[in-house]
Amino acid sequence: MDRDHRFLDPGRALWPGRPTLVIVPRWRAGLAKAEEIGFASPMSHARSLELADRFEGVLVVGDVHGHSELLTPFCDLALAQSFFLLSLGDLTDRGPDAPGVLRLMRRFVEEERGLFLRGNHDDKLFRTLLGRRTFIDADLADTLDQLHAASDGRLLEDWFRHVYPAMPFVLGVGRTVMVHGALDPAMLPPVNVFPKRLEALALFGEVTGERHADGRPVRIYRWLDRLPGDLLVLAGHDPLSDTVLRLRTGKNGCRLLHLDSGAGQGGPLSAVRLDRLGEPVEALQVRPGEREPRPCPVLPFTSPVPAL
Ligand SMILES: [Mn+2]
Repeated sequence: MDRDHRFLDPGRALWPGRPTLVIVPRWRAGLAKAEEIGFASPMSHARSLELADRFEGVLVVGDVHGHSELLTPFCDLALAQSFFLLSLGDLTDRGPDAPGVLRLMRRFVEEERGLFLRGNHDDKLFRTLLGRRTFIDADLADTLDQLHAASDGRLLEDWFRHVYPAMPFVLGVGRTVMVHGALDPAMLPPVNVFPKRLEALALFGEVTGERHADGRPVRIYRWLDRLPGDLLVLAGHDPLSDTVLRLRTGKNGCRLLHLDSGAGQGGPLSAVRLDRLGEPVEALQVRPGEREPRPCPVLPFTSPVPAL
């Protein structure tokens, strides 16, 4: 049996407490047809963004992690100045208002003003909402509680379950490429479908299997050395930036801007504005307690001194 065709649907249980195994069409299990949710281009792992004429450029936002109060100023900016809004994924978990973040993204996606890339937290939320067995840690439990408590929580869950499979892992604009975790040359547009191994790379980044003393996985960036030198990569997932954005350069000259500045850990939310050709124009942040994006510096990445 192909496991992709099956999932446990507690909502269709024959009697309470006994989930029924049901067979669902493949598009419902993970591969929605793009036209069903209003997109012109077919669902793909990676694609180039075709920017409608009405947009001045793209506002690429790092890991939001449930902080709608930090995302709202960027949404306002995108609306006021006609930027397409692109989230690098990890919309929920750790913050106080997952429903608010989903509400904002829903508006942008439905009005074809924005998209989000798949992040590992989004992927886990999706699998959980499908009824698949996942490990529900304290962060995800909190997200599910927030959705449960929201009057439109059920609607937002349905929307997310429906739209997530149509969201790409990788999006390119000119020579700038966006991903949540990590990239491989085999994931760059015009490639549009790639294998499971590379899905995991996009969601989780490159890991060694080891863990830091505090339990965080050890993440490495050898993948950057394999990419063409003229690319700029915008990635989230690893909160290596703070009030300064960190730019890493690979062996061939390929640059990686770490756009996760730790909004999920009390840090600011960061964004980069791209022009219509994908060239970076400015880096911006919304800091906790503030309501306006402010310009923020970009400095070379320097390895932190290991704690002894
Ligand atoms: Mn992540």
